[in-house]
Amino acid sequence: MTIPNMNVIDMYKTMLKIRKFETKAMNFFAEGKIPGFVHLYIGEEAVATGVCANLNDDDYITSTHRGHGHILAKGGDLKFMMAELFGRATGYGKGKGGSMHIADATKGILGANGIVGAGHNISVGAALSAQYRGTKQVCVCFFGDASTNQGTFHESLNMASLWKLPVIFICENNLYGISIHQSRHQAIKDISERAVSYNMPGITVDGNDVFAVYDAAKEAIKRAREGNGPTLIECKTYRQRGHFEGDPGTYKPAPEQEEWVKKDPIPRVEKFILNKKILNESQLKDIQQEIDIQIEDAVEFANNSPYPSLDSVIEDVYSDMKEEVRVR
Ligand SMILES: Cc1ncc(C[n+]2csc(CCOP(=O)(O)OP(=O)(O)O)c2C)c(N)n1
Ligand SMILES: [Mg+2]
Repeated sequence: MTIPNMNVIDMYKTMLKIRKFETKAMNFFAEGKIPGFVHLYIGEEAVATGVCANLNDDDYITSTHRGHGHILAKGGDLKFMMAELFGRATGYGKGKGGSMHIADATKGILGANGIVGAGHNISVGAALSAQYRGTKQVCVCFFGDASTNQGTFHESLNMASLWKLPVIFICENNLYGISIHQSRHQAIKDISERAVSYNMPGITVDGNDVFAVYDAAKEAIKRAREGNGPTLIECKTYRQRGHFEGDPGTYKPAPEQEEWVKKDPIPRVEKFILNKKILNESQLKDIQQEIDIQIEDAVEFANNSPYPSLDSVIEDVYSDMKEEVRVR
């Protein structure tokens, strides 16, 4: 499939935005400026980017504890994200949710989630709602390899297939569930094989090749939008950092880490852009600078924002909905 040059450039920008946002977050976390847990997506940017490049604004996604990439690729705002990581009142969750609870209903982002496997069911619910309302929206469900051992994964694929729901299951197989290598937590190599049990297409792609992800997602999204049901896409990728910041990742063998750093998705796209003469070196540098400025603006916004007030400590903890709204 040929991808228009404009889309290639946009995807490059998105991947770079994710990488630079997270590199900042990594450094601020090390300096003690970010409270709570931070799980980085560094090395996996091609997955969210290639998939979300095919989505409309009103399509849905569900995310995970490793959600920054999904949210930025779906159009999440850098400033509100940075402010949330800094625990400020201007953040997506008014500074009370942190990295694992970022959502933006205006962009169809149904939320990052600290519960492994929780997004599967939510995505099926969103897809059922779209089917019922006849809107032609789809829902993309992002999840990790280890979450496919959860009951929710199997329940969700079963129901989605039976009811031909417009959901696309994107497995980010980064080889580890915390410190446990995939070969020690499941007896199969290709997670896409699990699609067979649910009579849906299952494909494995190179998750560090943004174009391969883009092509596979495009076809699956079209299939879902046309009412032909779900697809499971397994993207083989690798997290270059530890499970969370603070985890030294000593369980990852050095040669494995080195091999995957060589397959880093971002230099691969830069090489493609230069080889195909889509842009030259200086134009690539301009893009890098443009994104650096966006990130600096987000940091400034976060730094200049207040912490939530003590008075607001129990606001938004429970629903404030009135009884009559709730029962409707
Ligand atoms: C229901 C549940 N069980 C266990 C955990 C603890 N936990 C957090 S992340 C994680 C591993 C997830 O691995 P994977 O699904 O492969 O995602 P990755 O972190 O590799 O992106 C576990 C077990 C949790 N958060 N929720
Ligand atoms: Mg994993």
